[in-house]
Amino acid sequence: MGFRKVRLLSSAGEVERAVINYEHDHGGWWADAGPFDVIGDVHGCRAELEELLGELGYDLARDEQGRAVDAEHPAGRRALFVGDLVDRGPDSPGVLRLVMGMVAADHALCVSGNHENKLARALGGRNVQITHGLGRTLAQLEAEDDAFRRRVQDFCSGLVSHYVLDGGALVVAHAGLKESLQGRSSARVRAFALYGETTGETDEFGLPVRYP
Ligand SMILES: [Mn+2]
Repeated sequence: MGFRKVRLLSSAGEVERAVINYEHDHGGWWADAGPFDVIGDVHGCRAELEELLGELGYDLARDEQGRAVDAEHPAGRRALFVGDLVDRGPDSPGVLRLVMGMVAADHALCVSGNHENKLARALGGRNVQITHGLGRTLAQLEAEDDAFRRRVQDFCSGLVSHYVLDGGALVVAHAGLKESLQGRSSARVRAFALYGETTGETDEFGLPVRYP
């Protein structure tokens, strides 16, 4: 695991005066017990997401163009999106507009999926492999304005890798997260949360082989 912080104490007096405080990175969510509606990979299916939220009892709010920009549950339930909001489906910008609105209004939480990670890097001008799914999302985002694309980039790059909630009883990550990594933040924790555990081998396409 390595050491993230090192303090050198140079005298017996310093050692005697030293106080150890354990830090846990729970992001302030540790005690939040919901209730939550956990929603998996939406992948650009905006109409189905609207239908699902409706069936769960959320009231959709729309802008003057009729686009869903928020959804609030009258009993205070919150949606908890597990990532992969985008790619493959017909309306990734519509899904983002709705989920970004819900997160901004504290009606939802969202962790990053591997697809948000890649989209944020593509929008930031980084050289990423444009697969069919990502290419479709980028084409859909071409119809949006710069401000919206910037908002999407900020949102996707700012998503946390996982949440530890309900006093540790509920952990939410896109691909999974073993117990020893929960509540921590590092590049390794983030990679595990987004991509899962890899065997260290690569397949015939040069991609890492993952455990189920
Ligand atoms: Mn994924």
